[in-house]
Amino acid sequence: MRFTPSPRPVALFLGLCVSLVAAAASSDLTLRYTRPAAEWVEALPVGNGRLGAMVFGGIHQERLQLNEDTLWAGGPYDPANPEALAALPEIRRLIAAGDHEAAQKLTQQKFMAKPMSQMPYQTVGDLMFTFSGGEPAATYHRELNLDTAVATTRLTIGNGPWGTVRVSEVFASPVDNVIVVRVTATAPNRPDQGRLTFTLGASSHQQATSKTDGEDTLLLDGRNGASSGIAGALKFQARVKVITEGGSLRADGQQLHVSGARSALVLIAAATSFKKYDDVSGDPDALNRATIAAAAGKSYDQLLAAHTAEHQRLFRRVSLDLGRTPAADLPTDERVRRFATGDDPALATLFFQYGRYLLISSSRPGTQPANLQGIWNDSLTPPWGSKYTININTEMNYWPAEITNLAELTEPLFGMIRDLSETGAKMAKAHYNAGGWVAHHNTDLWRATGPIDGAMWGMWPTGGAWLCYHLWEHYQFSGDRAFLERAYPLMKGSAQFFLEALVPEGNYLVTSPSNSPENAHRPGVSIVAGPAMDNQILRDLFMACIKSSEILGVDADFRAKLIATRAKLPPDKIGAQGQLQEWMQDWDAAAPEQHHRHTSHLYALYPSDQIDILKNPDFAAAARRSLVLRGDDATGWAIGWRINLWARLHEGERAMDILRLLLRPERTYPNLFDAHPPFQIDGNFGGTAGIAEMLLQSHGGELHFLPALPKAWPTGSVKGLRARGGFEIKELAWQDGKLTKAEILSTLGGNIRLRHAGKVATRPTKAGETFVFTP
Ligand code: FUC
Repeated sequence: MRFTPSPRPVALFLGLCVSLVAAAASSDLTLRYTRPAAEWVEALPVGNGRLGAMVFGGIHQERLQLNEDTLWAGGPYDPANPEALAALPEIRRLIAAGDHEAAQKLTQQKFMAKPMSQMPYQTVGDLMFTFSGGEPAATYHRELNLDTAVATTRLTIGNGPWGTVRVSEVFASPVDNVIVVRVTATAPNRPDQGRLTFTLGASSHQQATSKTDGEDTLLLDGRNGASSGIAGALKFQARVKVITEGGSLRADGQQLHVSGARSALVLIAAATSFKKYDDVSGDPDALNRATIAAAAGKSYDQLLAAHTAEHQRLFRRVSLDLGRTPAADLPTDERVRRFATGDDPALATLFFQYGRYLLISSSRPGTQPANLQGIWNDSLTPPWGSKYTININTEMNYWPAEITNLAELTEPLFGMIRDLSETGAKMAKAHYNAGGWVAHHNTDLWRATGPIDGAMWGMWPTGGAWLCYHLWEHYQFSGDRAFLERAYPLMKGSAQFFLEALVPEGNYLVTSPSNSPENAHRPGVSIVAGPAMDNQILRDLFMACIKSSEILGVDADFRAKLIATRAKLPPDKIGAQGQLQEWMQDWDAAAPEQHHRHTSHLYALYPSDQIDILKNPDFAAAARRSLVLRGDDATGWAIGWRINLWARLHEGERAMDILRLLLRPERTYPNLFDAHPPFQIDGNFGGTAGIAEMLLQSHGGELHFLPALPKAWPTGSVKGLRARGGFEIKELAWQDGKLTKAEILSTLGGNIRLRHAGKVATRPTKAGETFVFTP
């Protein structure tokens, strides 16, 4: 093994090669289709974190289904149940006495939030372009370029040399805060013919009216609806302005009519009156007017250039090459059909980069975090409310953020944790008479924190604590002390709740009531005390607080309490089947759903590093046994989790087999959205994180290169991944399954252990130093 400082001329030369390769690879970062979308899951998503559109690429009618990330049902509400606190001692007594059925029944009757459901995320509505003429398209191509973040439809109406070529380009600009559509028509051989004629109208299933405003603007004004008895409290508006080149433009009160234009630029703004979970005093009309006025002052080229530059600032930080075969030239839906049995490593690359694209498009500083569907939802009653399910799904959304170099996109998640620390403090008082804050297994725009849906699923007090792990991870990757100062009070508040709410069980302190997310230990009963996952999450939370308080030099007494309490959390246990026990008692073999989708007790293996195959091989073997017993196939997100788990066990072939389960039509729609089914975006993010985890791991104080590289990717490279301890992997390259080079930037300095293929070396680094590791 050799270490060398990075030689500059070589770096420059390599940099040049990299840009050339990047340009060549750009077309491989494209989803391509030969037909318009017939279903919503064939349409292509664009988004700027706040505004989203699904682009169908229709021939005679082009539909843009629109979203705005603060348009949810209901209004500010407090879900506390006034009967809950009085019932808590009896619920706990029943659990301690082993009568879990009765405990669950009482929880259901007295302890659940009011209402029992949270508010769903909503669609804004549709914008419909209806083009004149009814001829079929002679040529058709539709694509989403992940590198430019532009969805393009290119088609020809009319045959041969006399045809008119119509091109629509759609993007959602994070710079100008609008969705931009440009449609152009050209007839290369008959300049007089290449003209656009279409009507533009808006519709919505919301309580909304659509009308024109002046000759060039279309408005959709509405109010959100009630849900579960919580009245709607939001106004919303979409404002659409059309700017034509040539031809005419007029309004008829309902629709806009473009006639004989060479091109049309359509600017779409949307907003609601939401300002904060307890403040709905915003003025969407004023916001949209200002947004449209500013955007209309710019040319299409200016809007596009600013959009693309901002997107690429984030997107281009990571490039991945897993090899390329002719399959990469096929339409994307065809590639998904063939992936499991064919040889198409570039589809794994596309899926990986699509996950990064989706995070960039659904979660940016100042927006809401990515929900179960990111920001893309066409329904008023989406599956699971398209909310934030925080017993796995929201966390999974952010698994790729740090390692794939999109760390600032966690800001909305951290903003949500801050909100939950406020609403969750009320919940902690109301339901547990405890300090600190608590959030159960779901939350929504209004930051509701109570147990919902039913005791079987919702009685889980550890959701907020799991979210806090992301705060600590952000610090692990960045070493950003100013961030830690802001994050520490949030983690401390979560820990404070558990210091007060844990109950004794034998020599231990445990959560009660709780569950091992959504898994029953006997038919229909999930309620328990101290499931393994809770103990693992709390070990991490307490350790994060202990270390933070040391780093920040604060709270010595609190730290001492945490150290003492942490020592009383039940340790993980290995059960009779050689498995890692999901519960304190060895109930696993008798649990009704042996192939349950959740692998909650394996949290310790991933995302946590409490079980590390190199440090605790016995527990890793037990986790492996649990994973085998669970089986490989599951819902989309659950497959995503399994990829990460097998990667942590350093089993690349198994991880690859499971990626094949994810990248098949049953779990990946034609537009590469993950199928739970139905669509749920967590599987995209879990899959992206899993591919990264196969190539690079950085827990336990070392950088581990290619820990789970499968045979299917013998030669390749990845650039730009980040690692804990402040490292950026400038380049990792391998050939025939062997690492050929790793170039690493140390941003913080310090010693680092490097591992590849069983060999380890330690190296001191200086902050800002780039070095090359050659095995
Ligand atoms: C959890 C999972 C389900 C689904 C839902 C949104 O409850 O158990 O599979 O993903 O979240």
